[in-house]
Amino acid sequence: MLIIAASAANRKHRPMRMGGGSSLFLESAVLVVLLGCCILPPSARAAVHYYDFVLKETNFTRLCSSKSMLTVNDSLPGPVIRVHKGDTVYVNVYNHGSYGVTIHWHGVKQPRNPWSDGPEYVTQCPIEPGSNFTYEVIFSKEEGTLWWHAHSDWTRAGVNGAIVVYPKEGTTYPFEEPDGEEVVVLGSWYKGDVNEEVEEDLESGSDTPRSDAYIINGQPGDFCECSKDFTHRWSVDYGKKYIIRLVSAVMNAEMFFAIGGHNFTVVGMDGAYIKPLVTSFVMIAPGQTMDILVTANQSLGQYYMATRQYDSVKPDVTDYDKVNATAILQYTGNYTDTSAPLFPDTLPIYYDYKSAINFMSHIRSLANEEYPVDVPRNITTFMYITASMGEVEFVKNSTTKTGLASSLNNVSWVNPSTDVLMAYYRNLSGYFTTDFPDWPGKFFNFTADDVSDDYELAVQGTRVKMLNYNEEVEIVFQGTNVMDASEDHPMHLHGYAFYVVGAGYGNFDNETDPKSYNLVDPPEVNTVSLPKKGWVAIRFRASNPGVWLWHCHLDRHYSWGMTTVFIVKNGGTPETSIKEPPPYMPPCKDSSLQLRKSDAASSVEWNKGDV
Ligand SMILES: [Cu+2]
Repeated sequence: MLIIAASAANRKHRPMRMGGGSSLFLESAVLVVLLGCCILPPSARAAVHYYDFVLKETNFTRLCSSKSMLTVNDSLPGPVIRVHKGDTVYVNVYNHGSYGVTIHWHGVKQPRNPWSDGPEYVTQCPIEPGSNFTYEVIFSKEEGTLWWHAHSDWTRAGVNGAIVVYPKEGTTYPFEEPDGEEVVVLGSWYKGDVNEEVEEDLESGSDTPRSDAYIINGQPGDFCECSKDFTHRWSVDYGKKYIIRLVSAVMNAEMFFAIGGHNFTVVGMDGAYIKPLVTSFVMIAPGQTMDILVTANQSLGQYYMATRQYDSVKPDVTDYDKVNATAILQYTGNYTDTSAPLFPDTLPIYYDYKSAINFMSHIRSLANEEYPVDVPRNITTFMYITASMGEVEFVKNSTTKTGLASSLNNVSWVNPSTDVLMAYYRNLSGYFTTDFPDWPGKFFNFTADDVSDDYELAVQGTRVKMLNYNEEVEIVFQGTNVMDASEDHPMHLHGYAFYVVGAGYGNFDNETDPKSYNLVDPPEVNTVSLPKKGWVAIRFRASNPGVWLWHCHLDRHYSWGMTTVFIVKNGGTPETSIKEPPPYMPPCKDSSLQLRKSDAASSVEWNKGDV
């Protein structure tokens, strides 16, 4: 193999101006040219890139209050990773912080390579302070926008950034090439030390903190105290077309997003293109990403890009974060405009359920010759999984207590002390069990207004679901109103993208509802919003062997156990089997932040119990 340094080759699509702090990271890129490249088509080339991520505490002042927080390379959001479809990236993570961290490459399928997927105690143990770990991030079919974030406790509030996947060299977009690009990362800001607060809340079984503001590219914007001078600004030239790479790194809420005076066209979601959708706003869940085309065709001036929470919990719940975070889109040129930036009057209000559902229901795959769909039609594994709030019992200081929890099929996930992947790969027993149920233990009217208290108690366990290689899987997620706590759950699967073939209100009906499935052009995503008091049906082919996490991407639900793991077995050949582990994986020590570890219980005892 011949390796020729060609860092300039990757900069072809570099934007004229970028959002997000991307100037502080170290990047080098080499183009790997296979021997005999000159006779191969351009699509046969793939580049290898190297990034250094230095995790360290950085000082921030937001909302008139200062704190230090772990970041990557001192920037919030962190560095943007830019690749072409099919490239590979090695990210060397140095932990100069004071606690262990892992990083997940959200939406990157990582074929056969769960070793670099990142979720703590699922595919690896934390990278401890003073040590480093190199992730091998393997891109395959993804194209568009993805992102990366910490996947240990709530550190991802400060450790996140965008990934932009350009078309393969020599190919182009399924739309007119934009003149420029803007990365927009939505996030959550907490004035305090969020990990410390969450740890206390999990220990005591109480509710977790609300954010103090939402942020756009690290800033809350003009409507927040002590913030106006630092609002993120994006300059555009009149007449040009731009692509916005929108990422929701928000911790615990779905968000509406709109731009004053400008409609736009959504052309991609979760690293796959969709049928162009012209809209005046989007609803984006934590974990989701979108590619949005916008033309600078309005009067020269300033326009707010604004985001606010879509609160699916209840219209009468008052303690959510009501901040309207803003950035400013400003036209270049010589003009005098002293008026305030235009706020988008199309931004839906907090509890606008109809607008949220309406937007989601219009997403369709491109589904053409160049971008075909491959929806499984011979389902060999069917699962019906309830997603619930509830409680668990735990023993603390020899006293049995109950605390808030969430669950899938009434099982509330507990992290093992050695990661599931290593335990599976090395055939170690006692760390997990393979009895995650295909059905809820009890059937009742899941979406009733007054669900009985009898259904509140979940069991804790480290229960995984085993899948044979290439199995065709359908899962219907069912929202419940247990504890009168129904809300949207952005369900995220690692290692895969899946097709969203159906969704609806109320309880899923396995006779009538499948008749309305879209098997022609369903969206292919890695995160789907399970609607409040409703259901969503997804399909995928289990063609990526490994250990893959499924979880709600609201961090409080993840911490409370709305999580399970799929282990996809090897397919019998080297090409269908998990890769060899890298020469070094971070060693496992006991985590300090685990969900209510009963002081008397061993990890083996947790794994028992009835559903
Ligand atoms: Cu959830």
